[in-house]
Amino acid sequence: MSQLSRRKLIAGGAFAAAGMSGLVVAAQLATHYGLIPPDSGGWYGPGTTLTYAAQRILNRHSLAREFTRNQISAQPFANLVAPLGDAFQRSQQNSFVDWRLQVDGLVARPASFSVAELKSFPSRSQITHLACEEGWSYVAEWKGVPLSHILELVGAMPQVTYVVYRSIQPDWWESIDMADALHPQTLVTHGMNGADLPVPFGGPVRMRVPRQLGYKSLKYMTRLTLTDNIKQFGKGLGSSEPEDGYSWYAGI
Ligand SMILES: Nc1nc2c(c(=O)[nH]1)N[C@H]1C(S)=C(S)[C@@H](COP(=O)(O)O)O[C@H]1N2
Ligand SMILES: [Mo]
Repeated sequence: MSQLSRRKLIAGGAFAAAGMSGLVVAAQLATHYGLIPPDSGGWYGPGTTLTYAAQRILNRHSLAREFTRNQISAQPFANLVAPLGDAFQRSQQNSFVDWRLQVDGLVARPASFSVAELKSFPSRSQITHLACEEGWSYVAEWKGVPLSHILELVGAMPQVTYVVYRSIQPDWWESIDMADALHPQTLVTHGMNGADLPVPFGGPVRMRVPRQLGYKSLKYMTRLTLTDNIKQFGKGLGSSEPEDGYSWYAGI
């Protein structure tokens, strides 16, 4: 996949000139290079496959835009939908000292990290935009551990193709491919605007994936699972969002 060059993509274009439609060629290239998103079946399948494959071929390493301090939103919008439940509340009363981020699946050293441990790891801060698919957005400074660092700590196996991440809210779960999992801006986030990550914004720990829409930035995160078989999770569509009609890949 890494050897795929713009030249080869243009060679694909030659097929199109030979009479096949662009979509068919794109689908063939995507299959050949393993660029099929988990929710590629169904009505939106060809469109989402084309978007995803094109992004990964041409833009794999691009950075999300970072802003300056004076562009941070004065009133960020927390989107709290469902109650957080008793287990969450007990942990909150206990200042989250018992909160754990469990890391399992295809790893050499399964682990479980406390918030204090996560805070002791190398961190990165970045001021980025969080955009909800429903139209609102805000800019904030997020601080966290690059997910790539955690994958290194636990010894991610070479065959891993997706990182599945889960929340204390069972209806919310997500996954990303290795391009996003290893991307320097993908953070296991524990801080926001200079303080601990507030509960309405996903504290104590959330994922931030600034190259994708807000729903990929899962809040109240409890578990990371590294896998080479995304189909075995949930309904096999890569996250809870496609079950509600949104696409698994939400690149912006
Ligand atoms: N656990 C959990 N994660 C979640 C959500 C949620 O309701 N629960 N909402 C998602 C959606 S749709 C968006 S747009 C963002 C909202 O992030 P915010 O509350 O910081 O604005 O979180 C995402 N992660
Ligand atoms: Mo959203």
